[in-house]
Amino acid sequence: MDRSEAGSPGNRLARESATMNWAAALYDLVTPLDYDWNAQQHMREQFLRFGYVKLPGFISAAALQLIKNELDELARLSRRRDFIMPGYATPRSLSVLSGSMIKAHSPFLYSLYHHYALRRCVENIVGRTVYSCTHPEEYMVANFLHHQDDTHGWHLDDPPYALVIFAEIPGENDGGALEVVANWTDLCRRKNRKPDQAIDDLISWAEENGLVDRHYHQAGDAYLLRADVNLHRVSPLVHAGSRRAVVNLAFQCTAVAHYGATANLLYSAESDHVRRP
Ligand SMILES: O=C(O)CCC(=O)C(=O)O
Ligand SMILES: [Fe+2]
Repeated sequence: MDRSEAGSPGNRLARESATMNWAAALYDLVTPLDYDWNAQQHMREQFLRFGYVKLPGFISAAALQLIKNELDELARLSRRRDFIMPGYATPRSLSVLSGSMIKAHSPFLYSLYHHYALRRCVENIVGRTVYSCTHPEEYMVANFLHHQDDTHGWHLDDPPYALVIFAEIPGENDGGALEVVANWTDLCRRKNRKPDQAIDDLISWAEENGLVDRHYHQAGDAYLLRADVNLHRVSPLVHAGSRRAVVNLAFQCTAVAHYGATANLLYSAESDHVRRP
C-alpha cells in the first residue's frame, strides 16, 4: 500500500472500525468474568487442590470469533517446531507464535494480556496478587497443532500460572486433550528424581497408577493451571485435518522471576532451523 492510499479516508475509517471492533470485543470478553462468590470459592478450592480449574465458556461467541480470526491470520507467522526438548526428552511437534511476535502483530491479543478485568479474574481464583510474566517471549504465546501426531510434550512451565484460552479444539476422541500429573514436583521429591530430567519411566508409572488426569475442552473454554509444579502435555492429534489453537497467558507470583532455557528453545527465532520438511 502506498502512502496516499494508506492515508485515504476510506482506509482510515476501515482501520479505525477494525480497531473499534476489537476494543468492543475486548470489553465484551472481559466484562462477564466476575464469577459469583460461591462459584469463585469453589474454583479457588479446585485450583488449590488439583492445580487445575476449568473455566467453561470463558469467552463470548463474538469474542471467540474474533480470537479465532486473529489466530487464523497470525498462524501464517507461526514457526514450526519438531524436536525433542532436552532434559525432559519429550517431543515438541507444533507451530508456535512467541510473545514478541504477538506484541508486534496483534494489538488485540497484547491488550487482552494486560487487561485489568482478566487479571482480576485470575487473582480471584488463585487467591493472591499476580504479576506480568517478565519473559518477552513466554508472557503470552499461541500454540497451533495442525498435523496428525502434533503434540506439546510433557513439561513444566517456568511461570507458575497459565491461563489457556481455546480458539479451536478437535473432537473428544481426536487427541489434543490436556493431560496433567498433579503435584509432579512432590512426586519427584518423594522418588528422589529430578522433575525435568529423563522422566519417561516415571510418567509410565504415573499412568499405571491412575495419576494422569485428562481434561477435555471446547472452543471458548479456558483453564487455569498451576503450571510450574503440575506436569502437563497436550496429547497427540489422532487424525490428519484436526486442528487445535490456543493462547496461553502466563503470570508470575512475584515481581521478579528467573527463567530457564526451555521457553527460548521453543519460542525464540534462533530455533527456526528446526523445521518439518
Ligand atoms: O495448549 C495447552 O493446553 C497447553 C499449553 C502449554 O502447556 C504451554 O504453552 O506451556
Ligand atoms: Fe505448559
